[in-house]
Amino acid sequence: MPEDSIEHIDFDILNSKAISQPLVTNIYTADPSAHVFNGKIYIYPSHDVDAGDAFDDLGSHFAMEDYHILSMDSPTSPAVDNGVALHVNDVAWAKKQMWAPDANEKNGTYYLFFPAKDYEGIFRIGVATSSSPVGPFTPQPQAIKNSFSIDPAVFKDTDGSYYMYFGGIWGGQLQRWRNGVFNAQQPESPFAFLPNANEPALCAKVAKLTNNLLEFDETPKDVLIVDENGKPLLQGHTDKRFFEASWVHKYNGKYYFSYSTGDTHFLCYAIGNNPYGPFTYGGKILEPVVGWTSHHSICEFNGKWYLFYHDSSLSKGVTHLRSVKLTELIHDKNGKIVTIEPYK
Ligand code: FUB
Repeated sequence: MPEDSIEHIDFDILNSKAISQPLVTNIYTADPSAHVFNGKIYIYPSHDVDAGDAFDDLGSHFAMEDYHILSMDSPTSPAVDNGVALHVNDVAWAKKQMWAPDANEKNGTYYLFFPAKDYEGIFRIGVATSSSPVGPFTPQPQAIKNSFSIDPAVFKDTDGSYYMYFGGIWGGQLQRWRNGVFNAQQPESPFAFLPNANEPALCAKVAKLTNNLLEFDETPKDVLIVDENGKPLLQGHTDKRFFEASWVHKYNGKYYFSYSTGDTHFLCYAIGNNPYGPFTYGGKILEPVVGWTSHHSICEFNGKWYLFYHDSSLSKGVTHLRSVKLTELIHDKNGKIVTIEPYK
């Protein structure tokens, strides 16, 4: 739900209509990446704070400094805040803006993947490791070689391969990497280097990870989303095209690539036959929530599927003070995801 309509909202009424409530209220949390490890749910969110930075289209107001991991015994049990798992001051290459993270596990080691701006103001993606799913995490001294942009999501395929999906336009800087090098034009504009409305939309990126999950094993490739006729979505398809917040889950042998449309505030999905796509646009997962951003993950627990998402209802609409929520997600008999209305 866009900023300019917030002043008309009665939050008491809205919260009474919300299909779910914040999982924690002691801190603001956003961008939930949920996984089941050893039979428990672990949520890797951003930790929203108000650092006093003004709202702009680069997302300067998202000035997060650390990560807290949430854990739950089941989707209906209380969520536990496990405290600081990693702070920007402990990451040698990172200066600021610890945005949406993800995590995964391999051979008993937990890997936290996170974006942050380096000392040149360029978003990179780093990795930190721990023997516990809730940290504390020890960061690698450098960001992943040749990494860029934001919103890493690491999918483990059934054959044991791990793939990182990432990228985000506007403040996420994806459009500044169109020719493989960073275009450092100053002052930074979220709109420079975007394709025209009638050109193919910018794509998220995917790269297989090395066996130790610390590097890309290949040059990142485009995650192409096509329409039902096999034609790439265009940049002008703003209610469908990729903006940020990649996620992948596998259902009945198909790969579901899901993402946010950013400035039109939807979560959408597209279906493919392999981790690289192409993915055919499938529809909307979630209608707009209160707050500018929408970001999510999809995770199976005991045979049911859940959507983890966020909204700004607890902060009464403050864009950068969000709260993580969850609700059940249904795949219908044809494999389509039933669109969720966040407020009844
Ligand atoms: O939380 C900061 C940014 O807002 C994330 O990286 C985006 O996906 C959006 O949710």
